[in-house]
Amino acid sequence: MSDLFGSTRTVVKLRYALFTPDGFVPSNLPGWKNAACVVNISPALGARFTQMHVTLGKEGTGEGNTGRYQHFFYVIEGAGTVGLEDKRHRLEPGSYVYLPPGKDMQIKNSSAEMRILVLQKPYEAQKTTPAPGTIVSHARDVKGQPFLGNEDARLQVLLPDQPAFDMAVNIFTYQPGATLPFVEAHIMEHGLLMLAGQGIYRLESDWHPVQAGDVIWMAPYCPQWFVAMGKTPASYIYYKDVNRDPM
Ligand code: UGY
Ligand code: MN
Repeated sequence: MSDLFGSTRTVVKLRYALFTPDGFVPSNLPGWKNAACVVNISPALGARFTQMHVTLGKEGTGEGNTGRYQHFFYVIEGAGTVGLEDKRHRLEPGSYVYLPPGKDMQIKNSSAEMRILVLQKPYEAQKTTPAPGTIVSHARDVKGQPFLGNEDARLQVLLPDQPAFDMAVNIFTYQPGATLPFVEAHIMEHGLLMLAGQGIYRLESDWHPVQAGDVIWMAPYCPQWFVAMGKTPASYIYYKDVNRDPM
């Protein structure tokens, strides 16, 4: 199949955006070495968080301090390690790391190429609840629960659903033909990466075919719905702001 020049599925609107890998343009960012950092979603787009797709080349590294932000890393492909204050942890596809504000970290690639999803958000502290601690885990250790009773649409909640956390990161896996049960329209914002399969995403009043590798930003209140299509399950990992007063 050949794509006609000058065409793309990428679309940027006021309340949502779909980014397809053919349009990704890397930046060199402070702290990252031998790394291509594609900033897919950021405040420049109107979002209140940042979502990046980082590809580390041979012996590529990323290091720094989270400062007033919290960081979330999810390994899409390849292998390496993350050095934290306690020790170095091995990373493989499906590994994820949550870091609260003020933490030092160093990620090192030990494979030919390592691809990581990176989410960054300012942490909204609460007087009564201490900030969360660091989490290093793997998606296979988080059981998928049927979404609103549907066995064919399963949700893995990667971070504890507790008031200390002001962000959620979930993996949604749909069997072919399974759907979001209704068109959602909510105050929470989403950053989404398609991990596998394909389907149709409804965003506002538009319908977009999507597949593994695509990225979507949904602003607060953007009407949204999904149906998985094709012969294999579709899954996506997504960010959501949670547990804070809107005022
Ligand atoms: O958590 C959510 O809001 C989720 N159901 N949204 C989505 O998958 N677009
Ligand atoms: Mn939603």
